[in-house]
Amino acid sequence: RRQFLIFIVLVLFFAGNLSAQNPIIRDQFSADPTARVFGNRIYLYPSHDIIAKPGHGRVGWFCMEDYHVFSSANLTDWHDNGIVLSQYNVPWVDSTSYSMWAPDCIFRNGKYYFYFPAQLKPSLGKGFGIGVAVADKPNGPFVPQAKPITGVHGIDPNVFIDKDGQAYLYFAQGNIYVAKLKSNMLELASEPKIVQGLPDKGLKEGPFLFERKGTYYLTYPHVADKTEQLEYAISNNPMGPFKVIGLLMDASKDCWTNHQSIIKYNGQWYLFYHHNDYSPHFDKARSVRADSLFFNNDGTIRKVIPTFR
Ligand code: FUB
Repeated sequence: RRQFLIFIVLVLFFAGNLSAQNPIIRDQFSADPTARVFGNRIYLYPSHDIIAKPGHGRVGWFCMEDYHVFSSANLTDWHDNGIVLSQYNVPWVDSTSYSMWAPDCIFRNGKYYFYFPAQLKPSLGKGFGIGVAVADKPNGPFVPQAKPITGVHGIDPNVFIDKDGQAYLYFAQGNIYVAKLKSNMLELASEPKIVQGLPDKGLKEGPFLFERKGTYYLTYPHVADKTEQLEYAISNNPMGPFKVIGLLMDASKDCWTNHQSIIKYNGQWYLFYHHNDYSPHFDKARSVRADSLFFNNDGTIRKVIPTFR
């Protein structure tokens, strides 16, 4: 009877703990993962790192020209749906910039809205804009809008739709910004404002907001020292002010960036993030990982210890 109980405990432990399978995308580099649950599958919207060559991106820097979407029903077998959007098909993107950085995707009114940052064509301005591409299915193909969202300059878009139907766009430009979106999901309904309550010092980027039991959790990578650690802050309002609670994941000394999203799937919470598992000497070629995430009874999140293989 004791052995049977131990067996049951072990089965439950391993069923609830995703381990021994990182990185989860193994046939290409992938980074900045936004995971979403649509229907009964997990969809993964990462950046797609490639290696720059002379005349093909900036050597020694991030290089991304398209997006793939992956999906899975078990977090182990990932189906690559192929290229769903490319820089060469977006009218406002500078296709010499290879800057299709961290994306997000959200469902509303029968459509899937894919948000992505990229560098503007020089004729349209400088720096990064954030665009929207729309599809009938979560795996695309996504049709880009002709212009980026007016009034937004930055990277790392994240969209959250609250219970009352109000949608919010979060993005980064040194700090983290928030603005309301109109119900068409394509235009701002308010001016972007810096999110209040986050650390004053150190780069903050990669916002990902989710709600649990009436609390809004804003998660973000933060350069508190040399490389990015994952932190979170909470509020009772999606626009803040927020209160920093603590660490989701320690900084790594090997990979300067990290970037996260959090989902609940079949009753278990998961953290998606990245590391340079397949490129130990060059941290701009990254790989997506996932690990189980647990809440304490008081609503705080237990720090996630990364697993690898
Ligand atoms: O992937 C390019 C940039 O690196 C992202 O936009 C940041 O969040 C960081 O992961």
